[in-house]
Amino acid sequence: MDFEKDAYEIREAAKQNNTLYATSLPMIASENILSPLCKEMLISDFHGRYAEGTPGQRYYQGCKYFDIVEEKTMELAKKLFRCSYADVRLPSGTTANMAVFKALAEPGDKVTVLDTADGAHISYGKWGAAGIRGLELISYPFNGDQMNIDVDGAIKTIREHQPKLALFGRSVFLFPTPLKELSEVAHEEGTLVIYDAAHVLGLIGGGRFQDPLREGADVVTGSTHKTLPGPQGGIILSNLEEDKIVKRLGWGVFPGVASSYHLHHVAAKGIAFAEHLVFGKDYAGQIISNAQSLAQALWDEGFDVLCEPLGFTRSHQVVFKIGEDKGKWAAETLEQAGIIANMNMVPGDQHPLHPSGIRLGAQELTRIGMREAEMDDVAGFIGRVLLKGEPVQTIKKEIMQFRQDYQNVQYCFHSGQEGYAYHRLVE
Ligand code: DSN
Repeated sequence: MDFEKDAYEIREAAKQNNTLYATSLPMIASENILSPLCKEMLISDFHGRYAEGTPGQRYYQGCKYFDIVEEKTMELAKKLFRCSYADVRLPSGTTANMAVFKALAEPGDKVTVLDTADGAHISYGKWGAAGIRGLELISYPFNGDQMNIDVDGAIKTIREHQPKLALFGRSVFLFPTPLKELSEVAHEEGTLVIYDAAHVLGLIGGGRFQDPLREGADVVTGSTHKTLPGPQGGIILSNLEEDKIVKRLGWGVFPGVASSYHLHHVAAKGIAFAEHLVFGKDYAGQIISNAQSLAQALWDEGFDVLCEPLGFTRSHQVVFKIGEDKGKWAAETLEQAGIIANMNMVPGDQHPLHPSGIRLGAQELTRIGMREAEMDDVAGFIGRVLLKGEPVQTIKKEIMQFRQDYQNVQYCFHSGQEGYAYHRLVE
């Protein structure tokens, strides 16, 4: 084997990927792009270092600057989400959920969750983190017309099973969860309420969605790279005063699901939180407005967008049905035209590999400066590809042209000494 050639081949693929994403319309609802200062953290020396434990209580020497970073990052997270406890060590949202399951439940305990077919994340399915912890999963009923938990049904479920944890959270997350009512019932039954904010963390931080810690959630988990435009990673937040639970949460993280963690990602999270404290309100507001405009424009094009009577969406996401078992075809066809999205199950679908829907996210297009008017253009491209059957190569060329005006990352700091970071997506 020619290892040098292999190394360059990998580098070349990464460069081509940079170009692909800088010339397409990236619309996967769980993704985002980093600010220059966040990027700078990812290639700092922190990337290769170890730091087990917590600031001041380390198992390794050499952590004095990282201690400053982690302390500051926790402080910024507490400020952003108005809470007394923030653990920023988690490498992902899934490990945040694992840590909570380890800390607050025992194998065999009951946990109420949404079904994955109704939009729940895989980490609270039996094949994911909840299954690994040996939890007994009980599903809430779902109202497909409203794309939300069936409140009366969920109350019955919680009353009947008195679960250890009632978990609320979704990967298809169009509307806020009726958390207040459900938390009250859960607390009456002695159940802890966990809210997985992975998708909507940035909307919550920007004050534009529901506020789970003020609506009854005992613990919030999340990921830091979706609507919160930081590095890939996870977070756990809480306002619980009880020392015992807070200590257990910490132990769930270390030595539970992480030994060392990704120091460079912690530093980048800190910068993302600092940026979101300044820009989050505007960014989150624009994301939601863009998603609503996109949904309306797709509806006007003739797409069967979910929840029209409810205004389609109150988050960054838009979902439309394209026809039975046609989700995969639609996602692949969009990709050929330069629109990157994913197929998704919608109510009534039976199999994740044969869905009839497409899920879109407006957060990344918003981050590069698109507004409501551009959502009309984007819906037009999607309509021409999927409804009018125009040649994908023609649309791809037009999208490359269209993207030229949207190359700068917005809602972040651009002044100061950026060093080796760069602003533009293509150099
Ligand atoms: N499964 C991812 C998504 O919603 O796209 C989140 O981890």
